[in-house]
Amino acid sequence: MACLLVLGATLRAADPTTTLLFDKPAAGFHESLPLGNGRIGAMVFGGVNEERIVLNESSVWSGSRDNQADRPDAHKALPEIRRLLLEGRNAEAEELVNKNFTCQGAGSGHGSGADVPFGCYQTLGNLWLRFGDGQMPSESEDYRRTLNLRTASASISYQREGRSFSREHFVSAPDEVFVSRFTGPVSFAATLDRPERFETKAVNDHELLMTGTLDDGRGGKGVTYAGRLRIVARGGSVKAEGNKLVVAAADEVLLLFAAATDYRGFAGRQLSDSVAATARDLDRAARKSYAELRAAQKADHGKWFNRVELSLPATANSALPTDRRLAGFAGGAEDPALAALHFNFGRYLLISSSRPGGVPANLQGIWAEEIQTPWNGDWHLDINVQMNYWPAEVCNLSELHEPLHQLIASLVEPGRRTARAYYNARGWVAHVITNPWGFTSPGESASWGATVSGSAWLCQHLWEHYAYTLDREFLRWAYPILKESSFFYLDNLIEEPRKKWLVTGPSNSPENRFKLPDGKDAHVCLGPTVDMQLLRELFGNTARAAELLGVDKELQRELKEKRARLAPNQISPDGRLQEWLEPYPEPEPTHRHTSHLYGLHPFHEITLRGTPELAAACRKSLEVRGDDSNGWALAWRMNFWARLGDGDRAHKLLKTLLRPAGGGSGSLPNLFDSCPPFQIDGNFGGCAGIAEMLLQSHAGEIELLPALPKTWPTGKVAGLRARGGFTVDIEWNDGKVTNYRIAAKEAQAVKVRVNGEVKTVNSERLRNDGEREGDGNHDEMPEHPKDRLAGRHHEIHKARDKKLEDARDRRRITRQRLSLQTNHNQRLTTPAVA
Ligand code: FUC
Repeated sequence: MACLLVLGATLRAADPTTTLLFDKPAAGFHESLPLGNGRIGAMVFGGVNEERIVLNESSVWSGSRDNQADRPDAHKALPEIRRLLLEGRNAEAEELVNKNFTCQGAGSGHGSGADVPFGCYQTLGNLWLRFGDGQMPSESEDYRRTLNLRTASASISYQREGRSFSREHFVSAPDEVFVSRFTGPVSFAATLDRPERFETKAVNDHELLMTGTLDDGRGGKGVTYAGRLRIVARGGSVKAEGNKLVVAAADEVLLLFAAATDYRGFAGRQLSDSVAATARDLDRAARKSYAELRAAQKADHGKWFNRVELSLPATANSALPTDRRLAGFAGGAEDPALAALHFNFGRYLLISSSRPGGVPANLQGIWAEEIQTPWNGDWHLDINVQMNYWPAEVCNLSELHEPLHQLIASLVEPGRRTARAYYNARGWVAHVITNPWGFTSPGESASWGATVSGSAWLCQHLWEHYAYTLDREFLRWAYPILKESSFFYLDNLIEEPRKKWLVTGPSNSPENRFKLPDGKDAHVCLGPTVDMQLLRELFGNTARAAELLGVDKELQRELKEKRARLAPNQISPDGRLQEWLEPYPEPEPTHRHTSHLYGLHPFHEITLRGTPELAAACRKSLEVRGDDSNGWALAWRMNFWARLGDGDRAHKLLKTLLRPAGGGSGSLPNLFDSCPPFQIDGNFGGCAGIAEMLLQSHAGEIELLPALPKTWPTGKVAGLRARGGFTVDIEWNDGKVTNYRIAAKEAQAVKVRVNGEVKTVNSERLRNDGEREGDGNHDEMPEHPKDRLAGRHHEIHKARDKKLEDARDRRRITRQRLSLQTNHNQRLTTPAVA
C-alpha cells in the first residue's frame, strides 16, 4: 500500500486494516479485545499486574420453555380490535390489545428477564490472573496490545526490568478451547468466578472447575454450565491453593479453558453432562502442542476470513492506537483504511460468533460481562437479529448464516401455537422478540409488542441465502417454512374499507407512534408500510420458490392474487414515503426505526432506476429522519444511502457510526458498536453497508461501485458475492473501475453496470474450492486474495465482453434471469441475477 504506515512513537507497525492496536491495558469491557469460535467467547483486557478475561458460551441462557406465554383465548378479542381499527379508533383498539392481546405472564420482563421464563443471555464468568509483584510499566516500556483479525488472536507484550513478556490468546473452533500462552518468567494466581450462581474448586494441582445452574425463571433449575481451566507450565511450579491455581517462576505457561452447557434446544452441542464435556475437550486439546493448536485455529479462521479482501489507503492516522485513531477520524483526519478495518471487524465478529450448528449471534454477539444483559441479549426480530446477518452472504460467509436459519426453523412449531391462540390462523408467526426457548408471543406492551411481521422479516433470510447461492436443496428445506409463514399472513389479511386494500392488523410500524386526529398518540394500526413491503416480499418469494420446486400451483395463484391487492407504497402529501396507511403526523419525526424504507433496503422493491418516484420519496424520508441516531439506526441509514447511490452521504453515516461513542451512539474504543449500550448489530450493519457501497446485485444486474464516496478514490476489493452465485473482484482508481472480475460455478452471461455503462459479459468459472478458473496460474495462487490482486499471475482479468449471437441458450437463460424489474409493486420479486 503506497502511503502506508507512519508509526506511532512507541508502537510497531501493524496492518491498519486488520489490527486493533492499543498502547495500554483495557480499562473496561469496552476496551477489551473480543475472541471467539462461534460458541466460546473471550474478552481480553491485557492488564500487566492483573489480567481479566471475560468468558462466554453462546448457550448460557437462563429461563426455559414457557408454554403459558400465549393467551389461549386472545383470538376472541381479535374481531373487536379489528373493528375499532377499521373505524379509526386506534387508541381504543390499543387498549384492548394491551388487555387481551399481549403475551401472558412476564414476557421479556421488560427487557430484564434474567429471572423470568423468557430468561437472558448471561456471562459465563471471568478468568483472573494476578501476576507477581510487578508495577504497570510506562509507555516507554513498550506495552502493546493487539487484536489481529486475520489470525484471530490477541497479543500483549511489554518490557519490564529489561525482560520481554508476551501473551497470546485465541479461541479455537477445531479444538473447542480458549488458549493462552505466556512467556517471560511467569508467576500468577488464577481464579474463575462469576457474579452469581457459581462454585469454583481445584480439581487437582493444575485444574480449576467452575460450575453452576441458572434460574429457569420459575424458581427451578435451568441450564447447567461448566468452565474448566487447565494450566501447563514449563519450568517453575503449578499447584492448587484453595480455589486457585498458583504458578511460580515458570519459563512458559500454556493455559487451556473449555466451556459447556447442557442446553439442548434448536442448536448447540446437545450435551447432557457439561462437566464431563469440558474434561473431554481439555484432554483432547492437551494432546496437541501450542504450535499445533495455533496452526489448526489459524487455518480454520483463515478459511473464512481470507475469502474477502478490502484495501483502502492508510494515512498517518491509521497508525495510531485504535481509540486515538477513532478520535482523529472524527476530528477530520482522513483514514480510508479505518473503514476497511471496520468492515474486516464485522466479518471477524461474524466468524467469531456464528458457526454452523451453533446458536446465532445475539444482541451482543456472544460477548457479555453481565448477568442481566441489556434487552436480555436476545434476538429482536424487528431489525436487530436480521442486521446481524446482513454481511453473511455478500461477504462470502454464506455458511455462517445457518444458525439464523435454524433459529427460524425452531420457531415454526411454537409459532403455530401462537398463530392459533391469537389469530385462529394456520401457519406460524413470531412477533418482536425471541429466545432459545421458542418465544413467539406478542411482546408485553402494545406499543412495541404487537408488530406482527417478525416472522415475515425472518423469512427474508431464507430467500436471500437461496438468491446468493442458488442452492436448491436449501430451498427445498426452507420452502415449508416460507409456505407456512405465508399461510399465516394469508389468513390474517383484512380489507380496509376506503381503497379495498388488503392489510395486516393489529400491528405497529416497529416501535414508532403517530398522532390521531383527536390529538392522542397511538402505536397500534392497520397495514403499516413495512408489513406490506414484507408481505410483498414473502408472498413473492414463496410463490417463486413453489414455481422453482414445481409445487403448489393453487397456492402460487393465491399468493400472486393477494399480493397484488396489498396496500401499496404511498407518497405522503409532503413527498415522503408514508409510514402508515394514513399520513398521520408523527410526534418523533427523527425516530430511530426507519422500517417503512424496508422496501428500499434490505428488500428491493424500491430502486433508484426502477421506481424513481418512490426512491425520491425515500430520500425525502431520510432527510427528515436525519443523520444522527442510535448505532444500528446509523448503520441502516448508511445502507439506504448506498442503495440510493449516494456514496458521500453513506460515508457521512459511516463516519457518525465510527465517532467515539462516549456515553452515546458510535463506536466504543474496541470498535464495538454502541447503540447505546454495546450492541453488535451496528457492527454488522456497518460492515454490510460498506459492501453495499462497493457492490449491489438486487436490481437485475451487478453494479460495481454503486456508491463510492469521494474519500475512497482508490482501492481494491476481492471475493464479495453477488446474487446469482457470483464472486466479484473490483479494482478502482480516481473513482473509476479499472479492473474487475466476475466468476460463478458455471461460466454464464451476466449483466454488469460498470462506470455508468451496462453490458452483458461472460463470467469466469469458479473451481469447487471457490477459486476462479481463469487463465492465470491459479494452482500457485497465494493464500489470500490480497496477493491475488497484486501478483503478476493473479492480476484481475477484465471480464470479457462478449457478443452472444452464438449462444442462443445462454441468451434465453439470460433473459429469464436478468429481466429488469420495471414495476416493482406489481411483479413478483426474483433473485436479481438468479
Ligand atoms: C429495538 C430498538 C432498540 C434496541 C433494541 C434491542 O427495540 O428499538 O433501540 O436496539 O431493539
